Amino acid sequence: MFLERNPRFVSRLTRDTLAIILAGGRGGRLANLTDWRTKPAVPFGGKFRLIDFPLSNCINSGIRRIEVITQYKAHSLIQHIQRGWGFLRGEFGEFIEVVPAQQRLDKPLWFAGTADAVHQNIDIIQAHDPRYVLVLAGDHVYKMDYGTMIARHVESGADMTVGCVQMPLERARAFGVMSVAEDGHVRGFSEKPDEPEPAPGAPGQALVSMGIYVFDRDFLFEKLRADAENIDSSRDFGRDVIPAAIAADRVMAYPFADPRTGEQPYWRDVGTVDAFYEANLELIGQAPELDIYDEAWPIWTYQAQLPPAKFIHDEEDLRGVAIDSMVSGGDLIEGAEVRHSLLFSQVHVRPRARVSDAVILPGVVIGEGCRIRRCVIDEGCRIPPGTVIGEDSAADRERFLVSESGVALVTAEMLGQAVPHVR
Ligand code: ADQ
Ligand code: ADP
Repeated sequence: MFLERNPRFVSRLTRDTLAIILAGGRGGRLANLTDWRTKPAVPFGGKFRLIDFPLSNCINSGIRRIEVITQYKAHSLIQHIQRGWGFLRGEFGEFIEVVPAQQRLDKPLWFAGTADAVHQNIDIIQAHDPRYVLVLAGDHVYKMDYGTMIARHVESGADMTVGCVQMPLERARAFGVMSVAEDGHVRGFSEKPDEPEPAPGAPGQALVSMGIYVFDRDFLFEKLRADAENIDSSRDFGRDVIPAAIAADRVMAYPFADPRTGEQPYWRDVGTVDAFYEANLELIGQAPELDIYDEAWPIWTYQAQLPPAKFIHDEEDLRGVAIDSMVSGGDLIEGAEVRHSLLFSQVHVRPRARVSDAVILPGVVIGEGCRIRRCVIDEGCRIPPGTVIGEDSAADRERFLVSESGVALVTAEMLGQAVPHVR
């Protein structure tokens, strides 16, 4: 507890750490939002993509050696990283490398599970010779100092440390659920159980894995090799590697907490259309739990240089307004009213349109006189004049995808339009 607050101790550890961001997953529960892009490339918060959160956390934590492992539809992800994340200095040993799925081992297979994705790149890890390996998911929204977690890992003498958060039991089924002894030892781990075990002293809550792990390098190699020899393994950290390790090794839990208040900070897996919609709209509130204006922990990203957002009267002198909303560069609101919505960049709202409670991704055009509410509109859609979305759920269901809680997801393909070139 003492050493993790010592900046020199922590910075020595972060410099000796290689981060591996697993960014290959499809994220099928995001439905058509991941038809053409991997989940870590999904836009978030008006100007970011999900991958910007773990990448920014690494940079802000002093981890400057980062491998991003890709697999599923990685084009827009690779482009985003190349354009926006090239500022590290190779000559100082800093880098962000994007590793394509490339059958590096002697077998003609793509990656099976997350452990296999790391195993296939073991030679790259070896070449960088880090003492610690931090494995991260590419698709969670949170601000976290990984240095504290690595320091706790080292101080506790663990072989592996698993980041965890508390989560209501009914939602815990989608995660790896852990049971932990008082000293922090992980005693049990079950991946996506039907009946999650409640956390001691927290009724209604389970302790779930954030899918982020710190390993001692040699321990990681040993476990990956053993897992690869097990023909019954699905080659996944959550399903195979962790359950095998807790029996024999020292696996510790690291509860994600604010060092000052002890409270659990914001952490989201925006894994479904509903979660994506809510997490984006929450940012509009007066004091959202996730502060993207925090200068002490900036979220870096790439965005094209765009002109400022503009609000103008139309020809009939109707005002263009946005109330309780966030708008972005290149937006144009022309004689239209936007309420309680989040507009990404280059969105054009045409005269007499009304938009409310909506998340509008980049490059969308909303035609004249449209009434649009409670929906997510994917990149580049051109909504024809007079379209109504979010008023009649039966009608919405015929054309769009409507989520469990009634949010319509609209994509270019559903409108019969070409998918924009880069997603
Ligand atoms: P899941 O959320 O189901 O569970 P998973 O599909 O294993 O996560 O993906 C984890 C990360 O790895 C994601 O960022 C994904 O994009 C990426 N990924 C998946 N397959 C990949 C591959 N073959 N190559 C490269 N990247 C890949 C995990 C844990 C749970 C934990 C949750 C927390 O298994 O125990 O609770 O994360 O969200
Ligand atoms: P299929 O022949 O698989 O039914 P398509 O003709 O639509 O489908 O696409 C062929 C391949 O090209 C698919 O594997 C798909 O991944 C890719 N593809 C098509 N359109 C796009 C696009 N707009 N963006 C990215 N990949 C695309």
